[in-house]
Amino acid sequence: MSETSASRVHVTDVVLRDGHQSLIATRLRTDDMLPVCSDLDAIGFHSLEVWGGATFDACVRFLKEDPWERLHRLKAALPHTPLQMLLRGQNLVGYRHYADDVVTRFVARAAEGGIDIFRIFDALNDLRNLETAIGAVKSVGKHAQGTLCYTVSPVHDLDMYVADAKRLVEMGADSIAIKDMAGLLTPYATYDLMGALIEAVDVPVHLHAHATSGLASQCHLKAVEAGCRYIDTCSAAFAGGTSHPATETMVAAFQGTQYDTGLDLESIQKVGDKLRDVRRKYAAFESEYTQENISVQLNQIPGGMMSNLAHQLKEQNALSRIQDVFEEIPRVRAELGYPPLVTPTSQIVGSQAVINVLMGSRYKSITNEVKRYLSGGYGQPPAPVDEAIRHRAIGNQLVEEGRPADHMDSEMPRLTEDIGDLAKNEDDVLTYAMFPDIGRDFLVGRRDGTLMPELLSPPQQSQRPMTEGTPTEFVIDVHGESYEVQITGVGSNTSGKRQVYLTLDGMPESVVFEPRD
Ligand code: 3PY
Ligand code: ZN
Repeated sequence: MSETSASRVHVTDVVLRDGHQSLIATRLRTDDMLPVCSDLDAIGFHSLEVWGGATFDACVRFLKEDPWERLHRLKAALPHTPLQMLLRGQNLVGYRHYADDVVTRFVARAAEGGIDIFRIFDALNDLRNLETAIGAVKSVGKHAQGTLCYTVSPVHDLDMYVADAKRLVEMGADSIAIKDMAGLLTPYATYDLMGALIEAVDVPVHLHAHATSGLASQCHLKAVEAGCRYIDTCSAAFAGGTSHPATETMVAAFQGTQYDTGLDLESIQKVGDKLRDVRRKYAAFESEYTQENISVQLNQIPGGMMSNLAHQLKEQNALSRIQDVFEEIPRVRAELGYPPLVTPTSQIVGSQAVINVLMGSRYKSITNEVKRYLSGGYGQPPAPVDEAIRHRAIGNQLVEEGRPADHMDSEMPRLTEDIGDLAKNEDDVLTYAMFPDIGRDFLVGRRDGTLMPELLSPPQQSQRPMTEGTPTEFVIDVHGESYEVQITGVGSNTSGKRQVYLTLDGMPESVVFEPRD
């Protein structure tokens, strides 16, 4: 590793959180993370983002893994690298505002479990929604990263980001991050933004930019030229498209320059090679909407949101209306005061746009979330909302101007009592707090030994041959009937066995076999 210098670029790899959240619907299992941990830990990353965001929900809902146990296992496997999580401000890792005591206890338990750096954001950039979380992180002596969601609108300009960043520092943020979840940044906008922020605040400024439009690696480069020394990247196995620029690419880009990351490219590549093999197992969770697509620069719809919408419309037999929905989203967003599109505002805007299109009449029906949003239930939108729509949604009901959590009583005592013996510790209470229904189901299933992890369905298609030179399509004859077989993928080698995915006359199947060599 080269000597540390003032211009050295520090790298956070996000593969164990944002990488798989962006590309395989957050399905990567802890057992598939652990085998690469010692390699990852030896690289010397500034930090590894491993927890938070949607991973908590995915663990409980789909994987039937205890998210707290995942954190403990990762901490044990990654003893030398600071661990980082994404925290949705007062929404923690859920979709609603929780009372302050839940926020404080969640942060304390996450810190005790091993999180060193808390990246904290609010979907509306309403900084009041970050106050309690930042305070909680500071009080347990950990690093609070105040984070601003990047978006483009008539009201979002450089001055707004600079003023917000300064305020976050006043609130106690140890660093600032710009979070471009949709891939809206362009290289020159990045240069101006990062330059302005670095000049305005005395704490490190980080860039988190998704590669959706294919511009993120150029944005990183311009950010670094503007003075940024902290970038987020993702192991190449889960990089590109709606994820991030590859760690390998960015490390190579700066090698031998004043910005050299000091990280060893071969070691990083080794991790990528292992994880590429792992990714094949998850082919069923790949989506065409995770590919690089410049359309986000035109309609500002993040990739993750596109795939959710496609799924939602497919279920309603209305996939053919997707273009209409894409056109409706910017209208709804403007009427709601230009919220950045990120969890949970992406769902709030997206669902209302779908309803407006499918009902053939705008705001004929209004979701409860939009009503809550318009009554101030998520905080202050960046710009004034459309008053006629607000009136249609909530009539003359008073609009709350304060911080949403100011109106909430403590929740921990009631939650602890409600969940009773099902909770073995405070972490379990917090799991229940995040998701009362699926959280309780999870705890019941764990007690009864009936947890059923979602199956890793066979992939629909994968271009990977089993091994080089092995035919991937052939016909077999069984009891006089012939079947067309196509091998579509091979899973990772676990306990000496391999899972082979194939189609038999177009029907997905999988078999496990033990390789002889
Ligand atoms: C999350 O909130 O899970 C995100 O990754 C937002 O970008
Ligand atoms: Zn992200």
